[in-house]
Amino acid sequence: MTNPLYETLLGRHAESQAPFLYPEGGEPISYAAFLAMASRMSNAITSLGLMPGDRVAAQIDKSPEALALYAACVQGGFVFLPLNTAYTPAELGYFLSDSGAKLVVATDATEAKVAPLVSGTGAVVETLNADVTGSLAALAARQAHQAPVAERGPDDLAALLYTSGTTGRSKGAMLSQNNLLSNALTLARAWRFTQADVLLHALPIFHTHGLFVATNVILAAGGAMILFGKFDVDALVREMPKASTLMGVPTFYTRLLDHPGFGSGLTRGMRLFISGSAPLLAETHIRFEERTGHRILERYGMTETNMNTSNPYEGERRAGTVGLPLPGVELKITDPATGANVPRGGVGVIEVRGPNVFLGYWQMPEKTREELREDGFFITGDLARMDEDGYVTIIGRGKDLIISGGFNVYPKEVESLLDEQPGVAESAVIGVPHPDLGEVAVGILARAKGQEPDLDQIAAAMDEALARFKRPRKLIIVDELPRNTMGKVQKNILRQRYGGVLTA
Ligand code: MLC
Ligand code: AMP
Repeated sequence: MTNPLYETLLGRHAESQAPFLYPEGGEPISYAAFLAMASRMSNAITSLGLMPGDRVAAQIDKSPEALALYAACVQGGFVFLPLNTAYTPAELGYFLSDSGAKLVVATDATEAKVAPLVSGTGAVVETLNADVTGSLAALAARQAHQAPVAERGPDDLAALLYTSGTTGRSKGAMLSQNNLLSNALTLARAWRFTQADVLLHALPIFHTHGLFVATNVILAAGGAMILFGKFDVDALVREMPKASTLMGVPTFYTRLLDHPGFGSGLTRGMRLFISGSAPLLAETHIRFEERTGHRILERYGMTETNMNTSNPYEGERRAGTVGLPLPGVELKITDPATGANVPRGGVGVIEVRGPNVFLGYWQMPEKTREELREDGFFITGDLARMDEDGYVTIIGRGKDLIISGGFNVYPKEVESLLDEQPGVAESAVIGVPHPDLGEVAVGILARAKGQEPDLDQIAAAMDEALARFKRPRKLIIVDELPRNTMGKVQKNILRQRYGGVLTA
């Protein structure tokens, strides 16, 4: 095959009149129509001078055209680089320069702020709005609806997704054609997806979950998706009778349970509810089953590895666990200090190897070597144990990471900004429990001697620099931060002390 990802997930549907997308409030879009959109978009990108292997960065709202841009990149061999729409220009600049993106797709509303970030680099900025307007939409409309399929091998780069790091700069995870394709085929099979499936798609499409797990699995099965612009629990409840499956972060499930109209009447036609990206409380799993009779299927993955484990479709879906390693994925639990295997039932760090595991970090060979062993095992930084019968339970994170509503917040990034603020000697950012989002960030600021930090001014500085989901929901001023004898800030003490500040 010249381009296995394109041919297996997309090209084979080119003549199909079966529905692929039901956009919220719009007309259904068939596979054939979607693939024609993708071809026009691919021709448009080529007409801008891009070659296979060039990066296409996109910070755009969710829409059928936004998905077609992803498909166009697969077809034309361009490397797709989706960016969270919440990122501020201050955050964006780094991704655009580090990746060397040749084309940056923004919206008409954001173009004026995005264009200066790449001025002088030779990158082209085009726009694509959710209502099919914008310069790229106009250019695509003038193109032929068939396009060449670029020759790409299984190990060629298909996508670059940035993940923040516990220290230093964000890292671009390089995902190959085969990383994406192998995982899509494995998941479609494991979760029994078929042409008859209609997925409720309410996730963002700039992360692994909404882009690869949801979209690629539906493409692999030839099913359809009801495409919501964003998560809205009322819309989800309204459309549920037309659907068969849902993929969501745990917040989707707690919000559904809080909805007065949600119950077994609504879920009668559904065959599967899948959760991931953040821990699903066993209590949510149990309440969901009591209300609907459905046992949520929890799975575990990450940007660098796609999906690693899943509870079984048939067999026991065990609440509080992320299930068993997926077919083709080797998983071991090791001692973080020595890398030696931990005996069954013991706690250690999860390491995974398989066709799902990424190629490494973009232009960061040292970071790659630190996390991706020479024998192919990737050190995830998640702490877990594996039971005698193979079920994996995640019990914490070795990495200093907060997961808020399924979005990752790296304390270090927020702390660096807080530390620079007038009146602040130093800061610590911790995750505290939150009933809706699982956990959220809270900042503890140690005041500089004889000074008082101005919280309004600090909030304004955060607004300028950080995506909203990263901003601490509360800032607390203290005289000093607790430290151990080695001088390290004791976040566990802060978590105990301030863990109830948002729920009390
Ligand atoms: C929104 N806000 C958040 C937030 N989402 N704050 C913290 N954490 C979040 N996740 C902020 C908004 O900016 C707003 O701030 C305020 O909270 C209220 O917003 P909202 O309207 O209630 O939020 P909503 O749009 O409903 O978003 C909540 C959500 C969304 C849970 C639907 O965050 C979401 O779609 N999450 C999914 C993330 C995801 O796809 N993760 C997958 C990563 S891939 P203000 O200040 O304006 O009031 C991965 C690998 C794997 O992890 O295994 O899948
Ligand atoms: P990301 O880097 O955004 O892809 O986030 C990946 C991280 O999300 C993993 O390393 C885990 O810490 C976490 N994660 C994903 N799925 C689950 C899950 N089902 N339970 C607990 N944590 C999860």
